[in-house]
Amino acid sequence: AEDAPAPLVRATDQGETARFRRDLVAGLSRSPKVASPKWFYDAEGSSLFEAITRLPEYYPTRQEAALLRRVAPDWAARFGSGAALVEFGSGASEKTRIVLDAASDLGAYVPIDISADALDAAAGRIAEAYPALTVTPLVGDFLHLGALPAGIGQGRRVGFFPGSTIGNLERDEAIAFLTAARGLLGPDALFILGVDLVKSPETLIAAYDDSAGVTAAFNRNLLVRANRELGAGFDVDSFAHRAVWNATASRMEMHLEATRDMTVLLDGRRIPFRRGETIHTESSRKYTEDSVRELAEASGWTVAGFETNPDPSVALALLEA
Ligand code: AVJ
Repeated sequence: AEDAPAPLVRATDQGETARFRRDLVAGLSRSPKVASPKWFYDAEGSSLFEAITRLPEYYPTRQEAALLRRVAPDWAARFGSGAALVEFGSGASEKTRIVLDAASDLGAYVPIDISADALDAAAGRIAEAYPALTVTPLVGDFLHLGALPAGIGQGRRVGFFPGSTIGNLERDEAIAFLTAARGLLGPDALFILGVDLVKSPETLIAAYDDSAGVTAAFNRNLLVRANRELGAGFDVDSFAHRAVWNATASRMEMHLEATRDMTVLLDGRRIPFRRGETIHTESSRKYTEDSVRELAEASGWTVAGFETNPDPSVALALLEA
């Protein structure tokens, strides 16, 4: 059909697999060992993350959805008609519906995600539920944005970056991303940013080390994926899930800890592990109002709104270009 979405490049294509291999080899050659959280999100990882968002201990998704329901009517009134909502790391596009329901005269929705499978399914569901909306999914790493396709929407561009995904980024990466997004969205842009706030370590640690072990499976899935996609030789059961609050850096960290000395084959190399040594697989930064303002302003945005909810609290900021 005329308006069918452009075919997607699969996340499991050659280029993506080669990038995963290069990035993992580089990260595991460092000391301490690291891996990028973006590789969590193959089809299995995306579905494990969806399961995490429904866990009793994992408050961020639930709390942010409630907060978004409260602020969306006011904030959507500022979009104007024919605006384009551009979502970075859209995943299942669940929270998007709260914004779409509040912004009745929105013209276009552009979900961007690294997981082609999740993107494909989500874009289809949104297009079906909102027939008046032009839905243009873009597969790829939102940290390496080119330009938006020409002629998206007629009005303002509104960036949407919920879920505290920004918390995965180092400070310089976060500033580079927010600055690039401001350029991409143009002079009149708005940007809705969701962050998780600093709170008691008990609440934070429970959210990243749930009693059902879903987060542990999500973390270990990185190794499962490496075995399947890269032919790596990880003995997955010899890596323990660790969730650690790093107060100095104001971040939750996830690690995979080797429970014995071992050597792992990866891309023809032998990677040694000592018992107790970890792969640092993710950082999730926790913010304060001051640290959000500071980050936004360092990226050239103005903070036009900042809303929080009761404990366990998260925050939404409305930024203006
Ligand atoms: C999707 C990056 C926001 O950091 O809370 C959930 C990912 N990691 N449980 C987060 C995640 C462990 C999540 N983000």
